Order: sequence, then C-alpha cells, then structure tokens
Amino acid sequence: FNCGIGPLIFADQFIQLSSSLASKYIYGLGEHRGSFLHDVNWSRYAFWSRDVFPAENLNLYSVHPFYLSIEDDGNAHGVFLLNSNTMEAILQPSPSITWRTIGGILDFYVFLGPSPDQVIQQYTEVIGRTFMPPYWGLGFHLCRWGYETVDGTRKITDRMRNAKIPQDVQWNDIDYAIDYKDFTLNEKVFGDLPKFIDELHNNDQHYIHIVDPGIAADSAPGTYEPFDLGKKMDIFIKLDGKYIEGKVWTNVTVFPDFINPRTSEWWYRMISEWYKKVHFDGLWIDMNEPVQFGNGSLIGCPQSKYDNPPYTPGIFEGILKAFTLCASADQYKSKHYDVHSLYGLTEMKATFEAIARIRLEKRPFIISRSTYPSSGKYGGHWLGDNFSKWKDMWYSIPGILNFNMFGIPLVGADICGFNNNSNEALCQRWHQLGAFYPFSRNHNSLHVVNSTEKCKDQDPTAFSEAMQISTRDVLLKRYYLLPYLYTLFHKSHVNGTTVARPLFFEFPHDDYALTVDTQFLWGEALLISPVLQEGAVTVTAYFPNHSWYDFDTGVRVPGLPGETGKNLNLKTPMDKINLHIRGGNIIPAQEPGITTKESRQNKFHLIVALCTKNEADGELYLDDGDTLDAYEQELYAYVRFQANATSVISQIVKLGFTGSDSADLGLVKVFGVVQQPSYVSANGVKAQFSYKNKVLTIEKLNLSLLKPFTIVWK
Ligand SMILES: *[C@@H]1O[C@H](CO)[C@@H](O)[C@H](O)[C@H]1NC(C)=O
Ligand SMILES: *[C@@H]1O[C@H](CO)[C@@H](O)[C@H](O)[C@H]1NC(C)=O
Ligand SMILES: *[C@@H]1O[C@H](CO)[C@@H](O)[C@H](O)[C@H]1NC(C)=O
Ligand SMILES: *[C@@H]1O[C@H](CO)[C@@H](O)[C@H](O)[C@H]1NC(C)=O
Ligand SMILES: *[C@@H]1O[C@H](CO)[C@@H](O)[C@H](O)[C@H]1NC(C)=O
Ligand SMILES: *[C@@H]1O[C@H](CO)[C@@H](O)[C@H](O)[C@H]1NC(C)=O
Ligand SMILES: *[C@@H]1O[C@H](CO)[C@@H](O)[C@H](O)[C@H]1NC(C)=O
Ligand SMILES: *[C@@H]1O[C@H](CO)[C@@H](O)[C@H](O)[C@H]1NC(C)=O
Ligand SMILES: *[C@@H]1O[C@H](CO)[C@@H](O)[C@H](O)[C@H]1NC(C)=O
Ligand SMILES: CC(=O)N[C@H]1CO[C@H](CO)[C@@H](O)[C@@H]1O
Repeated sequence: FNCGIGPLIFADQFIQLSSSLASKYIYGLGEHRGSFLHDVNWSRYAFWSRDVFPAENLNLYSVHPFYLSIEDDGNAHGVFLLNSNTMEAILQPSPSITWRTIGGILDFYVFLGPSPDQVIQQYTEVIGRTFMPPYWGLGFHLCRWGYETVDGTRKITDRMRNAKIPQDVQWNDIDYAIDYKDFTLNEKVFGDLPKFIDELHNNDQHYIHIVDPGIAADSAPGTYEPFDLGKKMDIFIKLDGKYIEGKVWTNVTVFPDFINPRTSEWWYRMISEWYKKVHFDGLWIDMNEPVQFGNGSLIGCPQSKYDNPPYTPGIFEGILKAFTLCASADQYKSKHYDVHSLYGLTEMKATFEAIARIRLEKRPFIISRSTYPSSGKYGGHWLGDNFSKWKDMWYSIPGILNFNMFGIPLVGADICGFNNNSNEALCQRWHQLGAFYPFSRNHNSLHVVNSTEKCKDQDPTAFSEAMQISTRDVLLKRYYLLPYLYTLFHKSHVNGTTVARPLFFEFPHDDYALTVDTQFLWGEALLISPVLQEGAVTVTAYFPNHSWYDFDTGVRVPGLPGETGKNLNLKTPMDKINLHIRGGNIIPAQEPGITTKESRQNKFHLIVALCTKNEADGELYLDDGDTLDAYEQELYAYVRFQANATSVISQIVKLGFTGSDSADLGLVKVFGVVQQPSYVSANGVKAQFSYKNKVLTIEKLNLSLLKPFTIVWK
C-alpha cells in the first residue's frame, strides 16, 4: 500500500488518493456487474446506490468499497475504505488504484490475511459477522410479480406441492397492496391472504412479501396510519424544513429517515400492527437505494453545493439526483449527500430489530436490494432485476462470490431471470445453478420490459415433465446438502468465513484458479460446475491440483493430483449438474423431504472423501433452526468427524441441543477406499456394507450423531 505514486488531494468535496497495487489480481469493489477478476486497464468503478437494470460499468444497488488482492506469492490482503459519499475507484495498469470521494474522510482498513478467507474473516470482524439465517430460509423460495390474487398464488404453491418439488417459502410482490401502499391489503384480491398463510404454515412452509420504504402521502388525514403516525413522530426526510416529496409507486411519496432512532420505533409499530393481520415469516425490502422516479423530488432540487458538486464521480447519468432524492435533503444529523448509500443498510437494521421483537425469539429473515458494509449482520441480498438471459445467468456467479466477500453470504440471483420471458432450457439450467445459490429463489416480473405482454410463468411446474423431474432432483440435492450449508452459515456467523467461495480462495497459489468465475465452491469441499451456455451438454471445468471425486458416483477424477491442475471436459446432459467433493473432507447430509421441516425428520448421511494421505475431516452444526441467538445461548450441538484409511469417528464438541428432530445417522459413504473391506463395524456391532468403484457404503446404521461413534473396517 504505497501512496507515494501520486499526490494526495484533500479539498472540500474532493479527496483523491492513489496507491500501488500488489498485483493485477484484484476483486471486489461492488456492486458492479462483470467478470469476477477486475481488469486494471483503466477501469472505473463508481459507488452510489442506484436502481437500474444491471449492466456493465454502472453503479448498482449496493455500495461496497472493499477489494481483495492476491499478491505474487499467493498471499492475500484486503483494503476497505469506510466512506459513504459518492466515490469512484480507478484501476490502472501499473498496477495501481486511485480513489476519489466527494466527502467524508479517508478511513482505510487493511487486512493482512494471509489467506483470502482470513482476509474476509478480518474484514467481517470490523463490519460485523453474518446473521444466522433460519433453517427454512435455506430452502427453496418462489415468487413472482403478477400472481394477481391469493388464488393465483395458491394455485402455484399447490402445483409445486403436487409435483413434489421442494419449496419452503412462498412470496408475494407488490400485487397484494392497495395502489402499492405499504401495510395495506387489497381485500378484493388478497383478502384471503391471512388464511393462505395459515395454510402454508400448516404445510410447514413459510411466507414472505415485499415492503417498500416510500410512504404514500396523498391520502386524507386519518385514513392512512403509516403517514399519519410518521408525521406525528416527524420521521420523514426533509428539504428546507418540509418533507421532501417524490413519486414512487404512489404519486406523492415521502421517505422515512432510518438513521433517526424514532424511525425504528415507528417502523416497529407499523410492522407489528400489520403482523396482527398478516403472519409473514420474513420481509423483502426493495426500492431502498432509495428510489424516487425522477430527479430529486416532485419539484426537482435547489441549486446547492450538494446537488451540484464541483466534481461528480462517474455514476450513471452523471447527476446525484437521478432516480433518487436531492443530495441536499436533510437526514438525522447529516445531508442525504453523505448518507444516501446507507439507506438500505439503515432500513435493514430497523427491519431486523422490528422482526426480532415481533416474531419473539425467532430469527429475522430479510432480503434487501440495497446494501452497504455491515448489511450481512441483518440479512441477505438478491442480485436485482436481471434479464432472463444466458449471460445474466453467468454473471450471477461473480455476483454471489462478490457478496460473500462483502460479508453477505446469503445471496442469489433471480432463478430463470427476472425481466422478460425465460424458456425451458434456460430455466432448467438456471435451477441447476440456483439450487446452489446460498439464497435460492425463482422470481419473475409482471410484464415484458416496455410491453403490456404479461411474463409467462417460470416456476418449475410451468414446464415439461422432464424439466420438472430435473428441477425436483437438483432441489432435492440442495435439501440433501442443507446440513453442510447450514454448518457453513454457522461458520460465517461465528468467524466470518465465506459460504460460497471462488476456487482461488482454496488454491491461491494456482494462477489459473485466479481467473475462474464459471465455477465455485461451497466451503472448502464442494465444487459446483454448472452449464452456462445455451445448448451445451459438456462443461469445461477446472480442477486444481488435488484429489476430487464425482459427488454422485464417488469416482475419483483421473490424473489428479498430478503435475498441475487440469481443465476437463465433463459430460453434462440436460438433467445433470457437475458436483465434486474435494479429497480430505467429510460432508454431512440428510435424506431430503419437500420442506426443510420434513427433511429434518430424516436420517443423516456422511460423505467422506479421503485425500491422498487417506485422511478427511468435517463438522456438523445443529440447532432447532429458528431460535434467535441459539449459538450465543449455547443451544446447539457441534460434532467433528475424522476419517482415515480404516475408520470414521466422531467427537462431540458441544452438546447444548438435543431437539425433537432426527439426529440419527443412517448411512456413511467413503470415497477412495483402495481395498475391498471384508468386515465393517459400528460401535463394535457388525454393520451392513457394499463396495464398488472404491466407494464403501455402510448402510442401515443405527447411530446417533449426538453420541460419539466409531466405524471401523478391515
Ligand atoms: C487497454 O485499453 C486500451 C484502450 O481500450 C487498449 O488499447 C489497450 O490495448 C489495453 N491494454 C491492455 C493491456 O489490455
Ligand atoms: C396519480 O397521478 C395520475 C396522473 O396525474 C392520476 O391519473 C392518478 O389518478 C393519480 N393516482 C392517484 C392514486 O391519485
Ligand atoms: C433529470 O435531469 C436530467 C439532466 O438535467 C435530464 O436529462 C432528465 O431528463 C431528467 N429526468 C427526469 C425524469 O426528469
Ligand atoms: C425484452 O423483451 C422485449 C419484447 O420482446 C424485447 O423488445 C427486448 O429487447 C427484450 N429485452 C432484452 C434485454 O432482451
Ligand atoms: C424501454 O424503453 C425506453 C424508452 O423507449 C428505453 O429507453 C429503454 O432502453 C427500454 N428498455 C429496455 C430494457 O428495452
Ligand atoms: C472459529 O475460528 C477459531 C479460530 O481459528 C476456531 O478455533 C474455531 O473452530 C472456529 N469456529 C468455527 C465454528 O468454525
Ligand atoms: C500437485 O500435487 C502433487 C501431489 O500433492 C505434488 O506432488 C505436486 O508438486 C503438485 N504440483 C504443484 C504444481 O504444486
Ligand atoms: C485410524 O484411526 C483410528 C481411530 O482414531 C486409529 O485407531 C487407527 O490407528 C488409524 N489408522 C491409521 C492407518 O492411521
Ligand atoms: C437402535 O439403537 C437404539 C439404541 O441405541 C436401540 O434401542 C434400537 O433398538 C436400535 N434399533 C435397531 C433397529 O437396531
Ligand atoms: C444473474 C445476473 O445477471 N446477476 C447479476 C444481476 O445484476 C447484479 C447487479 O449487477 C450482478 O451483481 C449480478 O451478477
């Protein structure tokens, strides 16, 4: 971090600082769309939260002035500039970086790793660790804008259940409200919503709907409590002493100032009133860049040093007021100019606190479009309003990898794409990839862009039998792997480790791995190599120099480890996604049901993948899945597994949870057992087993994961 390469400029509304970069391998600087590895050939990344259809070179919904760099010796470090003003970072070929911000101070944090994942652990130690999602939140979510009625929604949920396709959560977009107003229920078409939510709950499913921050201000006094009470509590953003009025979904809209502590109380009161009627399980907060359809307000913005700064970083449309509020508007203790990009974060925090109070002692589940460093403490993110296009599907991988680095591991893109119509092949492939998004949701728009044509249904049951079978299989695979995913979220909650991560996080010395963004890992063990191209039935997948096994068959990837890593061509017919487990790991899994509740009654499995030294280990975190602070209150169990050439044993690290769900281990598969065993025992009792392709499968076990066990073969 050498700042001697250019002058420091520190003027009112203009601060510039340059530093050299350790290498041209630089990642992060969000939210921007593009390949995961940045190009240092004069690329400019602007920061100012903005609602716009994602495209290259645009400042998008979130702001994350953080980068991670891999040095020539494979060590990693991270740099975070804690500044919320409009900014830009310019990458230059020397290689170097220039930061320009038009406010605030230079508050830099440097994280020295040295491994990439340690950089993220150190970064999240500063900005806050991941919230622990409820177990059901890791199930499959389904949404669209345009179900139109409760029956329209119910029809799809029923169709999914009849097709036995896993689904934990049904969502609604803004269709449920009257004229898009928050906390109103359009009784004509959604009057039945409370009953529908009860039905979902009775089926062990959950319900989430959208809420926007803009509050309608054009109703007669006494007819719309969110505005009336907000006015009484004086919590809206002002300009020149009056509420700044804009247009969002309603013609006259005002904007709660979530930085003001009174606003959290108002928000809590609104949500808790609403909850008396609508028993949602989580909230989806959108439009919180914040969006205002126009320039600044209904009457524009004053001429001021804030609205017309001497220098404006390279943001979309080049003006601060575009599609949002005037920068000169007053928020609690500061100008919108300084805190614009914190709007989403502050709304997430207020929403988290409200839900924690309302759903007593249960975990809040929040997905937000706009985020800022620390947002991961309160919720997750989806990648915005993408198109139903193959390229957008690919871009979702850099997207989820970035947000894992930003401390927001609960992230995914809209499966099948949001805007425009999807098609069966794209949707089938996208479900295969989306089954491995940490946050897995299919969501669709109302209309085709710039048209009145309604978007075609894109839930799995809208397609052929073959597509449904393939989607069911891959979602069941996700559910099978949930104990592993949940354990990864626990690690993220406790230590800030990433959940989904790029290959180079595990292989930072491998130059080729530094460029891969068409594949990714869950934790350190599971490699996901999806089809991203139309018509393709093979995937060229990169395998770093290590032992790897096909997750389905247990067959070892040939020739590895060898001299170096290898690109291999994998056959990938329409109904397949390539999953590989890395030697040296033990993954806990559980026989899947079509809800997480059902899955949790089933037997656990362990998938053991021996490395070349014939060793493997892994962990399992278990709790009741929804108690707030289960870890902090020590209401959890933690089990460590170890294997070698002749045994798998467990060790109970913590036993604070014994719960009513299943903790029975029914099956253990060991990949890479070189010789056929003749005898297998579990806790000294003879066990049933089979052996094929160097895979030892030990079946019909009757072991509890909450007691130490020893499985031995010879
Ligand atoms: C950098 O970009 C310029 C202009 O687009 C181009 O001419 C040049 O070849 C690029 N250099 C590298 C190293 O890619
Ligand atoms: C919003 O304004 C439009 C155009 O002026 C008008 O047609 C519409 O009725 C207004 N909507 C409401 C709810 O007042
Ligand atoms: C916002 O202002 C810009 C620049 O003055 C102008 O080009 C644009 O049309 C305005 N947008 C709206 C919605 O008024
Ligand atoms: C979306 O669909 C419309 C109507 O078919 C088409 O005109 C438009 O180009 C599509 N947009 C994209 C980005 O594909
Ligand atoms: C929709 O139409 C507007 C106005 O004609 C145009 O500027 C915009 O690019 C179109 N959007 C898409 C995604 O086609
Ligand atoms: C967190 O990190 C510490 C220190 O490295 C380690 O001992 C502990 O096992 C980690 N906890 C989890 C849940 O991974
Ligand atoms: C690849 O792995 C093998 C076995 O661990 C090792 O002998 C070899 O040196 C590795 N190659 C490289 C380039 O690190
Ligand atoms: C494997 O682990 C078991 C249990 O810890 C131990 O008794 C045995 O000696 C180990 N075997 C080898 C080959 O290391
Ligand atoms: C499983 O084990 C439990 C206790 O360890 C025992 O009570 C039960 O009979 C066993 N079941 C079978 C099918 O072996
Ligand atoms: C699927 C997809 O295209 N995802 C992209 C959507 O847009 C966000 C914002 O740019 C990107 O981060 C995603 O990669």
